[in-house]
Amino acid sequence: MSKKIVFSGVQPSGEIHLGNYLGALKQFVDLQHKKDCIFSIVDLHAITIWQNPKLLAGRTREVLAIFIACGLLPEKNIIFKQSEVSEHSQLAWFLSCTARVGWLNRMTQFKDKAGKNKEIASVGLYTYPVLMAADILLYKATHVPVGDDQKQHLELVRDIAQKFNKDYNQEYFNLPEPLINKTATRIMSLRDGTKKMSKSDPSEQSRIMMTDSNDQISKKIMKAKTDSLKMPSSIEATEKRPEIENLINIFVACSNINKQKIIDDFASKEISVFKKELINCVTSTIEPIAFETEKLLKDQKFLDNILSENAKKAQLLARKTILEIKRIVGVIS
Ligand code: AQP
Repeated sequence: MSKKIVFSGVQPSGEIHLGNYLGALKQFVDLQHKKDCIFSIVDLHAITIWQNPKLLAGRTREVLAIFIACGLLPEKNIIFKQSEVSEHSQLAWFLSCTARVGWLNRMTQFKDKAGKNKEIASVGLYTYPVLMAADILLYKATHVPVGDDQKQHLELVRDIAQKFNKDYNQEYFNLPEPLINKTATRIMSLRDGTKKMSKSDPSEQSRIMMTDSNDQISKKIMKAKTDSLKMPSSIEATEKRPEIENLINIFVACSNINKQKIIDDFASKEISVFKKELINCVTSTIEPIAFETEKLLKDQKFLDNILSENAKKAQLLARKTILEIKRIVGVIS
């Protein structure tokens, strides 16, 4: 049986939020003990939407600090910065020649992020899923832990891998499987239960940051949008109330308590009673991570050293794939 390799990336496009943690990072921490893991801070993805150059480097280090503070071990996994391994961009070009325009046209994340002004969105935002395919296929990853929002992109990665194999008449790429965290597939905005919690939402009140203080978390949860009814008594009733369902999902994911039990415990109580318990649950999840992150961020040299050492390890694997791809495609290397 082939080796199980996990790859996943996080963009330094803003401060890491609770959705990123529950949908992705928490799973990374479990996976590191079960499989060979490669985690990338995908700065080339982040710049598909303009990033302030004065903030990008700091945000990149912050993602690394949060990774470590959450429990990812830099000596056990390959944790590196995407732009430091130029083979990602190189493979993205080869795969751009395999991917079809019609496939990219169907990507809903591009439609969401470009909004009504598709014509002025960057070409990078449009071809983002091809770079994502390169990230994953460069390391022949077998499993990709992602939130529900990235499921469509991963299907595209599989389509690209399959077409490449067919075009060059060999089973070169395996087809990576998504690993979707069932309890936190999609954490939603605190201001709108139908929109996902996102780094790029203009409202800071919409998301809980992994570096927020207990006081900030408490204020955000108390102000989180809800209706004025009492807490629901069944899963069916919960599903009709997106904002309440989101808060219950956050409780489930942070506490690891079963959803039915949480619904039973708070059935017909005031929402404010539930919110107070939710605050305790979220602050006890975030406080130790925020504390450790702050400590790590004081040692920039330590963080930069991890990034450069790990980039070397990633590049050894990446170079091998690029040489193989060049040979398959017929490009002299
Ligand atoms: N709201 C979410 N709920 C669950 N999982 C989520 N993820 C992101 N938002 C949620 C998962 O976090 C990982 C890293 O995401 P990313 O850095 O690639 O960013 P993104 O998916 O584009 O979403 P963000 O964090 O809101 O950033 P912006 O605003 O820049 O787009 C992924 O595994 C993702 O599924």
